Amino acid sequence: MKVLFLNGPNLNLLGTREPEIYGRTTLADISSQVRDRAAQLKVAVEFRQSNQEGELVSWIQEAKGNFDVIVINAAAYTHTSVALRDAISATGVPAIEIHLSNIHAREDFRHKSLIAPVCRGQICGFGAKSYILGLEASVYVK
Ligand code: CA2
Repeated sequence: MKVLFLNGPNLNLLGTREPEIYGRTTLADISSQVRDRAAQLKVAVEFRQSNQEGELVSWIQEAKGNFDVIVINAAAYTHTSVALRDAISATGVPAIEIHLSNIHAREDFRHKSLIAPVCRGQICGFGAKSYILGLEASVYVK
């Protein structure tokens, strides 16, 4: 089983800015924690980040036939991107939406996720553990 982790804009800054919201863990730290858990579960993972909406769309399209599940933290594009939503819907690969923070407990504009209706489920609010829970959920949905 192969799981593709996709990370959207600004998540490359994790651990370096706004630690009161997003913590001090870097994306590289999270990737390493995900790899450790994936090894226990005997799951292959690929971990990517992009600040470009179009690149994320292309990666979602290319997942078909190459990955069993997509776990996606679309970051700000969660709330704005019809393109990501359409790509997830079109590719047919089961997707799980994750967030570090509880988007429902934050500003109103973060309460709406455009990708939630085309994802199998949403995990948010558990910091870096949201990624581990996303991985475990991917074993469940596959
Ligand atoms: O809680 C999450 O995981 C979010 O997807 C993070 C996004 C935000 O726009 C979503 O509403 C919720 C923001 C990612 C930006 O990350 C930063 C990290 C460090 C410093 C600045 C931004």
